[in-house]
Amino acid sequence: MTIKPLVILPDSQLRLVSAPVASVTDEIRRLADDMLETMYEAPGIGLAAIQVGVPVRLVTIDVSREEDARVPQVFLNPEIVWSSEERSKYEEGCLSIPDYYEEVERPSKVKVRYRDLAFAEQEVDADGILATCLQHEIDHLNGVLFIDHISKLKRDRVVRKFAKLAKEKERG
Ligand code: GNR
Ligand code: NI
Repeated sequence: MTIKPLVILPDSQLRLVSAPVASVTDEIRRLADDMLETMYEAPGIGLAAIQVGVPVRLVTIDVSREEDARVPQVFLNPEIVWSSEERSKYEEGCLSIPDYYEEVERPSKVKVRYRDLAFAEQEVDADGILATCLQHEIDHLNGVLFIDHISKLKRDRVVRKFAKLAKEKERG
């Protein structure tokens, strides 16, 4: 397993629409392993493949609490097939927008259809942090970031800050 470098705002790769996974190959299994290792190392509770520079519809999630009882989950081609009218607010962060947190309102519950690593179709009814995380990750597959759900004023401010940081890093 390999820890992969994270794609950081304002990298335009984050705006790509990722392609469906057509079948489970060794390459897909390796990518899922590398993403889990990268996610645990960060640490984060979720990761979309585009965050390691691969534009395919693969998401890893672990919303378990303790480090010694990991519950790694892999979602291929996840789609929201139902979402609740009820909304919840969560303070969200993103490994591609380090150290920035803001409240986002989303449906409290979702039903997600996806394929597992056997390429078998599955459905999960999610609420709480899993519902939020699945929606955050599925957004990534469509080139959408959590800052797209906050005010334009706040979004413009954080995008400018990260653009400036990238420029400074480039100059050294
Ligand atoms: O680690 C993460 N934490 C988090 C907290 C609240 C809502 C969503 C997330 S996902 C984030 C990791 C990440 O950037 N996934 O794309
Ligand atoms: Ni994210």
